[in-house]
Amino acid sequence: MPALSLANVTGIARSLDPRSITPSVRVTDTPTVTRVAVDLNPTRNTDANRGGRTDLPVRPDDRPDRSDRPDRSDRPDRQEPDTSRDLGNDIASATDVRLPFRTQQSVDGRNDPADFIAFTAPAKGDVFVGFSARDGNPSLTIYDRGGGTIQTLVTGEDDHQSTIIPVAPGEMFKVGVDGAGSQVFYALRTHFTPDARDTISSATQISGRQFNVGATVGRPDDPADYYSYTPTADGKLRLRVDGHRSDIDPNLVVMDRNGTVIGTAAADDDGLSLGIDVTGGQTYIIGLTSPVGQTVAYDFGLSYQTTAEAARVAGVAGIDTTNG
Ligand SMILES: [Ca+2]
Ligand SMILES: [Ca+2]
Ligand SMILES: [Ca+2]
Repeated sequence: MPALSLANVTGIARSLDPRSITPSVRVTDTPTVTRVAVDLNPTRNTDANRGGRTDLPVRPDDRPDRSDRPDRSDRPDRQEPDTSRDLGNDIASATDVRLPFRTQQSVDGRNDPADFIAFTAPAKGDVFVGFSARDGNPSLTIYDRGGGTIQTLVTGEDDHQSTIIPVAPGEMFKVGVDGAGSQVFYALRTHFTPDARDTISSATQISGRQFNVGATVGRPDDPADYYSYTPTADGKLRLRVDGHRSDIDPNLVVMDRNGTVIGTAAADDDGLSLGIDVTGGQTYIIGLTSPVGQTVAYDFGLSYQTTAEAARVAGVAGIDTTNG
């Protein structure tokens, strides 16, 4: 095995992400172990055209927030517009971007009447688009490849809007922001989420103490979204499902890996929640389907707490947590 040197670690980092301009690499030698930390994208979010990779596992900071809980960091700052270069002024000159992509920009109604981006869906799944503005009533329109309008979002002052649109592999979209003739500062955030698998046996594995996703279900090619979760110890799963900016919630069912139903929550107009006592090491399947026979957008959140943690929080176990 060749010796681990800074030079070949940098080479490894470049080969992992050839689009990365200059990966930052730290090599720390200790008597027993060599630690290597590679930041594949040390300057992400500072360039209009480099939003990060789309083919890595979803990182926590790439996951969609609950649509009805606006992300303050998205809000445009009147003092600091245009953190990146201008985006194309019309649909024909849309700036190509990769997802995830986020930017803060302005349009002025004169030399910079509008901003357009174009992106291609990497796989079957959903694209989240979040939009907020500080001035006027700018609109954001999502167009299909042929220039047809898919959806338009209009913000009032200091208002946050978002949508989730289902996408097919290789499908191209354009998004345009128009200030309606006024100077407008706005923030735009968009990212891609792969579709959760359509069958119980192929369910998309999720893990961790918290999981949140915004997605759609119900298209003919997307009859269900199945997630699988295997808790590490006995505990409680709490599930929350809500229509994304909609009164229509998907149906929620929890099963064991053989498909035996453990719990359900029927469609409601106020969001669904379900608490399930779980056994460590057992796999649980969480299924979401459309209640209306057509596409619905939803926000799904899961949290997991072990029985031991719950007891500690409740003070039942009498364990003093104040010192650590
Ligand atoms: Ca522009
Ligand atoms: Ca889906
Ligand atoms: Ca699916």
